[in-house]
Amino acid sequence: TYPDFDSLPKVEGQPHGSAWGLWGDDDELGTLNYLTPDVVKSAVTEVNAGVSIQLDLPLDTFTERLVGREPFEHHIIDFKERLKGTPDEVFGHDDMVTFNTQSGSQWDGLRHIAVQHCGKYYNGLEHRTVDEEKENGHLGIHRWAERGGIVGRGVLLDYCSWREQTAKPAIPADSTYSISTDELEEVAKHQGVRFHIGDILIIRSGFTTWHTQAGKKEREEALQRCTFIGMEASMQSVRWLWDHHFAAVAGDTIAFESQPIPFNVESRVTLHEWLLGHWGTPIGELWDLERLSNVCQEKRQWSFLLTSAPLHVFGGVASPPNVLAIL
Ligand code: UVW
Repeated sequence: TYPDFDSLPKVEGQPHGSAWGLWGDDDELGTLNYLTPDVVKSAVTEVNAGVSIQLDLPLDTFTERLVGREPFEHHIIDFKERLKGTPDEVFGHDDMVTFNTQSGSQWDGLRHIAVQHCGKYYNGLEHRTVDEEKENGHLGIHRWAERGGIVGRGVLLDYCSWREQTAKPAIPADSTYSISTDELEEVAKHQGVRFHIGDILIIRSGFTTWHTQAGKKEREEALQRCTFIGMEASMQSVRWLWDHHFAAVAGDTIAFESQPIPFNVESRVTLHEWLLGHWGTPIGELWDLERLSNVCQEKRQWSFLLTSAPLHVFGGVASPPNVLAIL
């Protein structure tokens, strides 16, 4: 059993609810510790139809700069040209890709955002050490690769479909609308899902549908304003997330929580700080949940085996998730 929010032990210098030290002072996995072999074996029992769905969008989906990030680039290298006149000349290719790991579907890793009042990352890692002590790699995404990726029971809360099916007006994805825990509980009830310890929570807001349908100008203006739907950033959400003991959370929006994110606004809560900074919980963003939504609806099943093999980059900050949902 794991402590609920109120029972978490006091962490010196941090607000109540921080989980530093809960899995040991040197722990670098945070809530991925919930993904025990028993949790993984139980997740496998969710596979019924044998259907697998890739949840990464194509890496070149976002041609506009998201949060100023460099977009994806792909170069094909022609062997025939490159090796011309040499004994190795063959018909064939290599290719090279360059991209910011957060320019599309992604996991935010534990080096991404610190707890802002003290500038420390999960379990107390100092900001400067990430740049100054490159060889330590603390909290890098290679830790996820070393533990065998991220595998568990995914649960889709299809917020967007729930609104449609219960005749609630659609919410524009380019609004600052904050999805509350009361609404998420209603979605879970509507779908008939119950949560288990170590679940990977996935919220579909309809963001990618909006992005596909919106014109270039509309998209650019929304990105300029940085107003997007997402989970409500409040202490009620923080308690709800912790008390469900999710191993990781993900969604189809840019930031999982609603934007703009009030970093550095005193007394305002941000989910990035709680999830990444206080609990070591990976945050999945910009996942493609459209086909998953249809298949879940058709099968009347919103839980599935989820497998993710993030990039094996020593000290990496974030990664495309390379994620599959298998029902
Ligand atoms: C920031 O919060 C800066 O980025 P992201 O939404 O990708 O986590």
